Amino acid sequence: MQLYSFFNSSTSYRVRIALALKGQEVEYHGVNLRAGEQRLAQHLELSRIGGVPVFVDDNGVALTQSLAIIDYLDALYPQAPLVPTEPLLRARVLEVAQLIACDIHPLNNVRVLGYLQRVLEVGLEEKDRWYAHWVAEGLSALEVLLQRHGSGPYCFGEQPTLADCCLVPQVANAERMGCDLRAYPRVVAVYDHCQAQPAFQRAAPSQQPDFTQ
Ligand SMILES: N[C@@H](CCC(=O)N[C@@H](CS)C(=O)NCC(=O)O)C(=O)O
Repeated sequence: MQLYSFFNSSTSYRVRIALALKGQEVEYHGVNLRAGEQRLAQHLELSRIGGVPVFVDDNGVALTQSLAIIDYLDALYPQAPLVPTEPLLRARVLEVAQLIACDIHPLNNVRVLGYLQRVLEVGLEEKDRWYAHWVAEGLSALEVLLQRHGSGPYCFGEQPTLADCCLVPQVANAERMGCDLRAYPRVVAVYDHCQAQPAFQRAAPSQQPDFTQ
């Protein structure tokens, strides 16, 4: 199995966590988003929209979209499921995952921030305000969801799920960008718990072969 990833990419980080939780090794290909390698012709053959992660299975089948990749891994390696089968818990896990993957991440993606700066000529300070604004809105909503429906130490109980695979990279990004996280105690508690677990540690940006400061 192969993974096209960038150490700092939160969507790649989601898949790396899932792989580590499933105990699966992959051949790692770094795609340098800072250098624009996601837009090179050879990468566009794998991901038409020009992004990471791209997962390639043992039969050479390539898949994009982190949530689809994790769902595939969950089907291939069903022990310790990341997407529960009980209907309401399943919906809650997907609710958190999609809040992060659909409502928070796309607004702050590399190509969106690049468009703001290059095409709309938004300054660095305003771009950072944009980033912080959407992170704050999203994490506030996540905090409410977890306060109302979650239970520790993970998002939903004693076992990690897809929700944790999405939460950790999003919070790591917010932390790296200097966002104030004090208003989200439950989110931070889950984050801290996950960060202490070996599988989450193996998936961290600093542990990847393409890691640079
Ligand atoms: N919805 C996709 C998003 C993938 C994505 O856009 N990843 C970012 C990195 S976190 C990326 O490759 N961005 C490159 C760009 O915007 O140019 C997923 O969940 O896999």
